[in-house]
Amino acid sequence: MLPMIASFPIVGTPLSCERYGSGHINETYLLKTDAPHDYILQKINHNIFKDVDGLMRNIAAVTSFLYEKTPDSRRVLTLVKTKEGKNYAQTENGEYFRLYEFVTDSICLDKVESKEDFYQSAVAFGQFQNQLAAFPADTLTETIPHFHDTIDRYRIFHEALEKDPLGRAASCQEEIAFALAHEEEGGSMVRMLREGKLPLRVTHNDTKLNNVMLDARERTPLCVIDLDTVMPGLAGNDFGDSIRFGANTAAEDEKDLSKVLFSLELFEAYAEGFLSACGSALTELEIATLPLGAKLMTLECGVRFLTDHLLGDTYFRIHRENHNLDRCRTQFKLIAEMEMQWAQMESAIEKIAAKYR
Ligand code: ADP
Ligand code: GN1
Ligand code: MG
Repeated sequence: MLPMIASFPIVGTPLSCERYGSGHINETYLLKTDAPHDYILQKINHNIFKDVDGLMRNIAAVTSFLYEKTPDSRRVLTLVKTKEGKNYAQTENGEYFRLYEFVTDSICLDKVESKEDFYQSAVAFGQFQNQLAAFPADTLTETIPHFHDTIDRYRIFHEALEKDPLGRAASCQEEIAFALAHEEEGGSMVRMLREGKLPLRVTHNDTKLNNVMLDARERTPLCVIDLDTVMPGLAGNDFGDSIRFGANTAAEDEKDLSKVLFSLELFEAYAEGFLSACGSALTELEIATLPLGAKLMTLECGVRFLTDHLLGDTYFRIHRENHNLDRCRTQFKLIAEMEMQWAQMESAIEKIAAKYR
């Protein structure tokens, strides 16, 4: 068993500690004990999160802020401090670990199983944003600078393309052309932010379905997890990233692109949940740009996967050859799908938002 477990005040005796979940960034372990009390142990990816101390300060501050409003460790992600009272443990070889209470009787979905589940995840992320509206944003460390700065993501993509260190560009010309054809539009929401047309809010920034826990029986929201990227951001990006992942009828890394379709039905279900929870707090332009948020989060993610493929898969964990290229392809296919249903997406948002103004 991993020796750093001894740094934490575990209730009961640890029985096993196995790799868990399907995140692309951190290394997650389920720590089981003989008490009715399990834990999630995570090795923090400090190649990606350079300022672990700042990152963990964010998480401690956000979770205690939420806990004050909802003092229930199933309903707020609960960090377990080390025996010395620190937010994380550091090993001799420079690795960083943190511990959370395992959210009991919960489910975490890698794929939408029903429209209702997706609706509930939208309520969870919408409420999360609403609850953090009063959080002092200026106290948050920017854990990954320019995280959803699509213009900057394109700058890095161009650099990768120029270097092409593994000679992979030749075999993904179609994807490169797609990315370039969408570059101008890709920067449009960042420009609206810079021009003061869209407001900055405290957002989650990684609103995948598997970053929310639902009650196993009721299938209603318990808590939002994976708080590494809670930072000032755009509401439309939080909405959009959920759509990117959840309104895709196939997995993010599906190889058979004929299975990758955009579900307008799931889009509407998510919009209903999200706007019911935070719609009244959003501006007209934020609401009007929700479909664009969905498209641009999908584009940005596709460009990030493509960049990582070109650079040799150093960011997103891969499990097979060309995994990041496969992921990029699903994202670009999804965009083409959205483009075909654009008018319906816009009118659905208009109709749903009218109910929650
Ligand atoms: P990553 O950044 O790598 O995605 P996450 O924090 O999302 O890491 O954790 C990976 C997975 O571990 C989640 O998708 C979820 O299945 C599980 N998980 C994380 N935290 C908890 C928790 N407190 N209780 C139960 N399961 C959890
Ligand atoms: C990563 O950590 P995880 O697997 O929830 C990534 C997101 C991407 C997502 C694509 C910190 O999320 O930005 O959208 O993969 N997180 C980080 O699946 O880069
Ligand atoms: Mg995650």
